[in-house]
Amino acid sequence: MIPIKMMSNNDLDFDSVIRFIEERDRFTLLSHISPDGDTLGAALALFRLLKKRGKTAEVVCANPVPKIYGFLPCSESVVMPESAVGYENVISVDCADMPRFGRAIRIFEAAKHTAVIDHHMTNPRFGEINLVVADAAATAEVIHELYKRMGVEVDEPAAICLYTGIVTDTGNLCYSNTTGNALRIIADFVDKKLVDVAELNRLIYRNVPYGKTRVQGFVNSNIQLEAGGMIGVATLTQAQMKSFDATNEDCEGIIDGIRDIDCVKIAIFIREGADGSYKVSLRSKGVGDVGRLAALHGGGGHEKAAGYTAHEPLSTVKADIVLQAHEELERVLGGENKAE
Ligand SMILES: [Mn+2]
Repeated sequence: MIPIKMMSNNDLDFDSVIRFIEERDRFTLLSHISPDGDTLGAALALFRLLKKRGKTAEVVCANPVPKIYGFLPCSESVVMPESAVGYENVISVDCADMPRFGRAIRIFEAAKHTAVIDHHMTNPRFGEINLVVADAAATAEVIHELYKRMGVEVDEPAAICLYTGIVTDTGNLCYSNTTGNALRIIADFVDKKLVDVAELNRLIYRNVPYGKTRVQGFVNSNIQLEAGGMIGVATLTQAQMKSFDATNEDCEGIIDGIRDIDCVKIAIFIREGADGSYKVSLRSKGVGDVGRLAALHGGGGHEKAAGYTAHEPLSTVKADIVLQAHEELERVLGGENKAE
């Protein structure tokens, strides 16, 4: 494989993590809440690496493994914080900050030694040892590099985990964060027949629960356009979700569908939570900074993707954010017009 320039910026951090692993024996790996393909794939691949080195390890997550990721090798061994041993050496995997641990935070806080392995640029490096590779497409890409540097062979189960982490964090190798290195890793897996790309694609992307298809169809058919089509907004109540037997997991991706409408610049999706609050998801495309909008409500995110939780009635939540999205478009486009 072609030498990787980007990872070499982190040479010293890789050395520290390798020493952290080699010098110790019992590890707890922490995945983040609302686990995705990367936090699970990367943690399970690291779990295998540790096992191969004769170490004791467990993977802990505050939420159950989503059904869709049940195909990941060893996913059945992922435990809830309550069932965790909580070994003295804790490694955070793909967690951008400590709140991402959810209630598993107490395991991190009780640890004797901690290491952080991640790829989020904003990671505050909250471990004793920190390996944050900001230009890696996925934490799975960082774990793959760890396999290489430690001279551990990637077997078929590990390849399935690493592949899943990389494709799910890059929108199936379509987003701008897709690196040449990520593509070379996958090319290598394909050459070595370690992954069946068609079968994994079916498991990850063509394996949709009935309730998800129905709830997404319902929301999509009720999208409203504002500001001459530049704002797309949709809402979903608990009662509507229940009528489709849809879970929170089934609502993932709805916001991206709103954003993808050709004329839409700012997409808004408001979903009622089980506690009666409203989760507001925001996306922008080319114009406007939704991170600013979320910050007005105490939320977080960045220019293109952000969100917050609101506690007012739905009509108020919707009217507020639509107005603010209008103002954001005016701020950006108004400025542009003046400059011309
Ligand atoms: Mn990730």
